[in-house]
Amino acid sequence: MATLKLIPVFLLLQLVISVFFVDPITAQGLKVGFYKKTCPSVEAIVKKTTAHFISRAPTLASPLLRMHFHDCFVRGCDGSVLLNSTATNQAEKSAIPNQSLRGFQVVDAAKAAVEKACPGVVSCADILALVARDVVSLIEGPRWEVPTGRRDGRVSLASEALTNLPPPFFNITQLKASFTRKGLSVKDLVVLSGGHTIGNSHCPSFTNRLYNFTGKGDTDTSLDSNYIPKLKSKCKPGDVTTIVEMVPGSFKTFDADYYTLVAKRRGLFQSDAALLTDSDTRAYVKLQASTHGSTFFQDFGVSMVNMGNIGVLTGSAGEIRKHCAFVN
Ligand code: HEM
Ligand SMILES: *[C@@H]1O[C@H](CO)[C@@H](O)[C@H](O)[C@H]1NC(C)=O
Ligand SMILES: *[C@@H]1O[C@H](CO)[C@@H](O)[C@H](O)[C@H]1NC(C)=O
Ligand SMILES: *[C@@H]1O[C@H](CO)[C@@H](O)[C@H](O)[C@H]1NC(C)=O
Ligand SMILES: CC(=O)N[C@H]1CO[C@H](CO)[C@@H](O)[C@@H]1O
Repeated sequence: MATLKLIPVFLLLQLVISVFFVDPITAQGLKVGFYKKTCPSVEAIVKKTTAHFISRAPTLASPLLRMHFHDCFVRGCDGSVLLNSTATNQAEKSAIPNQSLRGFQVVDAAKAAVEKACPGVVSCADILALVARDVVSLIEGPRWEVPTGRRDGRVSLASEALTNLPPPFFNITQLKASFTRKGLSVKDLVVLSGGHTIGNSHCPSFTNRLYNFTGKGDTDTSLDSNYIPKLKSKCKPGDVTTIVEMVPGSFKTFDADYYTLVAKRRGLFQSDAALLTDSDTRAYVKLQASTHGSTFFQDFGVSMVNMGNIGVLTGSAGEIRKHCAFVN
């Protein structure tokens, strides 16, 4: 009884607190320049470390961008994707969609450099968000301000990666549902899919479209029939190791070529082709394809910030990990 009576008082107090203490420049508790006083050099350190790696290995840019996406879609952007499995726990890293993630050494190196300057202050989740921004801008893509203040989670489960990450076989209805579940819009879906303008895919992510699509030895009719022999020559049935550039010849530069390719019905995944099956996403693909990405760079920064807000831990939730692969 006593606790029941306390509830309205508690709610009122919360309301008063939120009315008077909401900071106008915070989005869901994150804000640009969160570490201004506690670690003023963090963004410069992360950028320098990232640039050091990318100048030697530009192909690391794409898996690092993807890593932030995988972090955010599973338990929110809490660095859970960075945790290693233990004797008793299969972490997200060991789930099938994560098997092709690379570049953990870049995040670990950035974290080590940041720890030297300001020990115990900056989360691994924030470092990953900054690295993802920096890799894109380092390969001629847009640069956006990254709100920070995320804290690190303590849980990472392989099973959750499987249920939260959209597979390449999803149709438009399933993709929209997956993004809506994370609080993202249809525009975010079509804009963030543009991340596929860089990087590679393993054959099994799309070979169903080339061989036996519906169990009748057929191909996916939504894929340009002139493109099929090219893809077949790269991926024989059953090949699980070969990698193929998602946008041929463009892995080193972040640009709007993805949309040109998708508009020509040459998007690699069913999920890429699916963007042509909804009038809003199709209109966006066609616009960017015909204008060499008139608004894509601007849109990408906005949608990356939206994605970076998913399920973040702030305040005293979670922890600031000492090493990104291990909970404290
Ligand atoms: C819309 C739903 C999405 C699906 C179904 C999807 C699916 C995939 C798949 C299957 C691969 C290839 C994995 C492999 O076989 O090695 C891949 C690669 C990639 N994805 Fe996505 N993805 C989606 C959204 C995103 C988003 C939101 C981003 C980031 C903004 C992103 C960035 C990337 C990048 C950069 C790569 C290349 C990775 C590399 O080169 O190693 N994807 N994606
Ligand atoms: C985490 O596990 C990977 C293998 O999955 C290993 O290569 C790496 O060294 C481990 N990280 C650390 C910091 O021990
Ligand atoms: C998408 O896939 C789901 C599940 O297989 C199916 O129920 C739905 O009809 C499909 N929608 C479209 C637009 O193809
Ligand atoms: C194609 O798929 C069907 C149904 O799953 C299967 O019976 C058939 O053996 C497959 N054909 C080939 C060539 O793999
Ligand atoms: C990066 C990473 O941890 N990859 C792992 C993905 O899962 C396979 C199989 O479980 C592991 O062998 C990889 O090390």
